[in-house]
Amino acid sequence: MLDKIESLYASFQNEITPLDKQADVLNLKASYIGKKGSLAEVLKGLKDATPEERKAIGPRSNEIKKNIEQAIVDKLKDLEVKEINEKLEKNKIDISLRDSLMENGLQAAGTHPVHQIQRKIEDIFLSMGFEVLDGPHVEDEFHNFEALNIPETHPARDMQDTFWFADKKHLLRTHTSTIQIRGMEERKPPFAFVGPGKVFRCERTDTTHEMVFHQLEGMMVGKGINTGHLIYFMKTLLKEIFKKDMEVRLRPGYFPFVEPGFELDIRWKKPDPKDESAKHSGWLELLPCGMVHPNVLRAGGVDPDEYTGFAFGLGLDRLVMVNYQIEDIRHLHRGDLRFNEQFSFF
Ligand code: FA5
Repeated sequence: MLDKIESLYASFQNEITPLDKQADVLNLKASYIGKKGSLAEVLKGLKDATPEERKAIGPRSNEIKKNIEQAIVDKLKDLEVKEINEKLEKNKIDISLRDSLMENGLQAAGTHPVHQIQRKIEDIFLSMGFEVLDGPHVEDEFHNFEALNIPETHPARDMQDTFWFADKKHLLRTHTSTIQIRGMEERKPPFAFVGPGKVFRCERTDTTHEMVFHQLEGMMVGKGINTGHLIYFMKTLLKEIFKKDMEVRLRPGYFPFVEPGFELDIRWKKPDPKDESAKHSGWLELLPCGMVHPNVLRAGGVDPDEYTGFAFGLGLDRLVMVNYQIEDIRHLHRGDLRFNEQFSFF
């Protein structure tokens, strides 16, 4: 009987070695040490064995059972590691690929200057305790207009030409101010956040106007927030971006969702594409802002008798134009590699 057990163990060892599927290993385990496995079958004869034989068979069969269990665990682990390695091999990222692409005159992918500046501004505001929020591109009329104090009959709806969906209730958001409402709905004051993203306007393009462009909304709400706070944050923002004091002017601006409202313009030197040395000095409308209108606070679930706030909406594409002295906004999203390759991506 002892011989039978030993030969059973030997054949188990032969059988397990070539297996390469976890399911086969588990079947093998059942066929040897399962309830109806061959070891149990052999041990049925134990009742007919002499006491001496039992003394030898008992401990050895236990030992063999333990060895088989351990061999199964080890095998399953090996197969798992092998599977992981195969997956890694298959999905391997070749980090030397970028260099070889460059050597062959091909351009590796990178971050667009608009997104570079977006991330830079997010970092500036994160360091000042603001959150960064997101919002949907497809919006409803409430979040894009009504909640922002622009009812259906309000002439301000014409200020932003809108891409409407056929149901006339949904639209492609015309500004990131929608994030003000969504942000307020989800939190209790005091709070401060920025919300960057794409916006869409059905308007004729020119050197400073695109149909799809990027804005970054900002909002701070709390007790006693006033215009002084607004100006402080706007100045800090521009100083951090340009790393120097920029010449700016603040003039009254009308937006139904702020009162008072301002337009912050920045002085820039617009290059002349026909004459590289010529730079036309002028003002670029960059950063509309103001104190949040009480109706807007109310629409977002904030009590205007208790809290006040400021908001701003920065044009990111225009900021890139000022930063890199780009004379036509349409270069930015045309996908012309000769243009894109001029920016340091890494
Ligand atoms: C707005 O969209 C307001 N929601 C901004 C705001 C937020 C005001 C909070 C007050 C408080 P406006 O339409 O002016 O405002 O656009 C904001 C900025 O986006 C502009 O200053 C400009 O930098 C940029 N911008 C506007 N239209 C275009 C366009 N067609 N192409 C490129 N940039 C544009």
